[in-house]
Amino acid sequence: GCYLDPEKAGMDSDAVFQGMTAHLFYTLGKLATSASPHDLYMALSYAVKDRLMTRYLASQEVIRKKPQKTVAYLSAEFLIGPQLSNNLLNLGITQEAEDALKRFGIESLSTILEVEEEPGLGNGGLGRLAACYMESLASLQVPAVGYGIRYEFGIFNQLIRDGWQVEVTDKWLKGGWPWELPQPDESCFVGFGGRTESYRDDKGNYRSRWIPSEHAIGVPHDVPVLGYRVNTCDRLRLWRADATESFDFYAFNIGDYYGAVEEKVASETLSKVLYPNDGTDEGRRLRLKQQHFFVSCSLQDMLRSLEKRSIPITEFPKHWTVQLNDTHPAIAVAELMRLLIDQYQIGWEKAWNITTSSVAYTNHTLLPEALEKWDLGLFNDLLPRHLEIIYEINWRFLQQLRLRYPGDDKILQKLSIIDEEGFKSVRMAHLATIGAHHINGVAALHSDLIKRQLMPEFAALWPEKFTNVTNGVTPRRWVALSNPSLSNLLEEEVGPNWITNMELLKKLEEKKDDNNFLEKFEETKLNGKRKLSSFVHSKTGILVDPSSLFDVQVKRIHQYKRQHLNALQIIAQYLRIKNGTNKFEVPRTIIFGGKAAPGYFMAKLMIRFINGIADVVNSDPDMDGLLRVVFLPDYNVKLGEIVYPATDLSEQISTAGKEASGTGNMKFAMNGALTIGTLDGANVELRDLVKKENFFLFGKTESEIMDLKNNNYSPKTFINQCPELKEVLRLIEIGHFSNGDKELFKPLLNSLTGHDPFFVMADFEDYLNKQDVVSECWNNKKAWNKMALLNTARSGYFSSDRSIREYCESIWKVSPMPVEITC
Ligand code: DL6
Repeated sequence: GCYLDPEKAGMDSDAVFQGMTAHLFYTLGKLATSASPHDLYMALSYAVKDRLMTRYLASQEVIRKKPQKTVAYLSAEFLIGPQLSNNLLNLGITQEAEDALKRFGIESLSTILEVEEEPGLGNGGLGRLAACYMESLASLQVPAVGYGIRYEFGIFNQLIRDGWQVEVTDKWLKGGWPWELPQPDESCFVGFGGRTESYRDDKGNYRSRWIPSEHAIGVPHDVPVLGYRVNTCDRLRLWRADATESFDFYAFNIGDYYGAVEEKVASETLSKVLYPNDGTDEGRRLRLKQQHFFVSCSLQDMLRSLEKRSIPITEFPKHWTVQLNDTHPAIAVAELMRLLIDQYQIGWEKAWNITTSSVAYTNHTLLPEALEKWDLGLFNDLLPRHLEIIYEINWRFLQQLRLRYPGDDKILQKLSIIDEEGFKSVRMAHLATIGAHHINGVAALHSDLIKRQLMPEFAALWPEKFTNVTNGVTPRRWVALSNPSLSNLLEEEVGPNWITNMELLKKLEEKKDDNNFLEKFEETKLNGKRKLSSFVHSKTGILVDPSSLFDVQVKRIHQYKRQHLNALQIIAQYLRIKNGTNKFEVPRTIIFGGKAAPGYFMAKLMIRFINGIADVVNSDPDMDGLLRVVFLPDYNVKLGEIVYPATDLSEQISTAGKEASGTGNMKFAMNGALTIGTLDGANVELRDLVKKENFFLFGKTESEIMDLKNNNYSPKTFINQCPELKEVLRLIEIGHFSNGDKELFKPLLNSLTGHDPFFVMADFEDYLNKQDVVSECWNNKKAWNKMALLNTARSGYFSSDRSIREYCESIWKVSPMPVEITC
């Protein structure tokens, strides 16, 4: 049965108003007359959640009545962003909510949206991708559950103090978060540590069992994920860790009050905080515990769903397809084997068959430091039974290899799950690759490099397993929500269906020479730039001119992403203006945003460096009207929604071969920004799609970088060939951007001029020259607008709907299942 109370289900503004009034009074204990914007945000969110519930329960009923394969997307991160605006959009009641708010004296919905805290349950691209994929799954009416961790503290908030990044705890739950449904009755029990022992079962067979020394309880907190204008409402199930025994009476009785709560505190630490690392493997014990915790809860939950419906466990692969978002959940291979063998008494062969038929793995990085390895001692300590299982998986796999490569011990060592060199460790990417039926990279070049460089032997062994699914982003959040001005124009021109069929935007190509249309298109950009300008002013005090070229690099701060290359280019432009040698009078506003991992010194120094340059540039009257540099603090999803629509030039300048895909590049292009970029990640496909004349390409290719590397690359050679670069480096060296302090940026300079691991010097000159081409183009506004329009028109491929369709067809073999609401 479903709930038909108009106050809870009605979609007109009266019903929304009634729903809000009831929630203000009964749920929040507030009178409408004294409600704050936050109270109204909560009341509206609860009213919206009521409307999600009908769809959420109907979606579950459909699966219960007619079993169908469901996608389980396992990810340690889901960077879902603010929920209210997205749910209003997908329900189709944004206007109704605005009207209801007016009756509470709130003139604009944005006043209410601004108070929403966003859950920062991810570091960057990987977590945001998981969120886009959940939204597309629901919009495509595919049954799916996202499984992850309900971190109490998400990614830190970033402050900038004296130019440095300062990290502040992200207390996103402090004001209450209305979007989740705790489901304590569906909690799961997870073990850690202890030992294994062998025993003889009823049939006299020797078996192994695990006697853990600690336990935690996973309490699911479900977040409904509604599709766009459909009834499908999937579920994001985030596990919170609770103690099994919240109070130790023995300890209490012997007078140890603090000891009595110790275990509780230790268990709850499990879901306390997100590891703020992007691309480095820290090998921390708590991190492995977090991974096992959420993976075990999730697999138990899937198996239990079969039991509840009296479906034999051996039919698991018909009902669940389990996608591993990177290696963070790779322990799933061993845990599923353990549950099947130890708990359900299924034999090895059958269990292995079930596991390998249901698990698939997405690789998101080639960076060696980001490939997870766990110290064998630590692993054995925490997960002794899993290690036994991994040994068995490995032994069987190595036997297979021995047959194929007789006498070749090298290949055995190279492919083994256990790394025997130095400190022994468990290679999670190998475990995932051996246990998965498909392994995919996230852009064409990346998938190719996985096969050619990262795992050539695995690819030769199982060519059919290796595939590519280029990333995508949801056009609902990244165009419709964030860029209403462009969305209205798109709707006028191609109709409303572009939101679910981005390929329709191709029709815009017909308008590429229509001056009138190009002006309207430019106006949408100006609207975005005005909004960003006032945001910049309110956050940093810097005044920027919305008519200047907005040149933006927002992403995590990392040497391979090369924000320092951009920074060096700014210094070159500054010098040209000072010396009167600038070729183009193009006013530019260069904007950076992004967080550095707290323990990553060089990345933090890069932030300090950018701020040092910003201080000098922005306070020099010679730069007025020509150059502004902004570092926007605390870049997150909410800020992204302001930045993408306002950008003219998107900086995608990583060292070729290092960025697996990138997804910011896609968001910028959809919103009509031109890209200056290297042939890296999804830039390659972007350039092919928008066509090379609409993309500013520079830099060495991946194979040229490899050649340089293999031939004793010397950054000095490049420095000596480029007088402007020499001058830029000299200015930094003398302390021009550090108030005369010659030491501050030395580590950065030494890295660039010494080893230069990311080939910044090698690409500098080409980059600077391409920036001249950018300026020249900007001076012909009509040509620029045409190029920008073609970027929007041709970027439909990067909708996450396309990516999800590919996963469904080629990896998961699942089909959409529409949900009807019959009552
Ligand atoms: O696939 C999503 C995203 C890619 O767009 C980025 O290029 C890639 O760096 C990121 N990978 C990770 C994995 N950890 N590391 N490094 O975040 O995935």
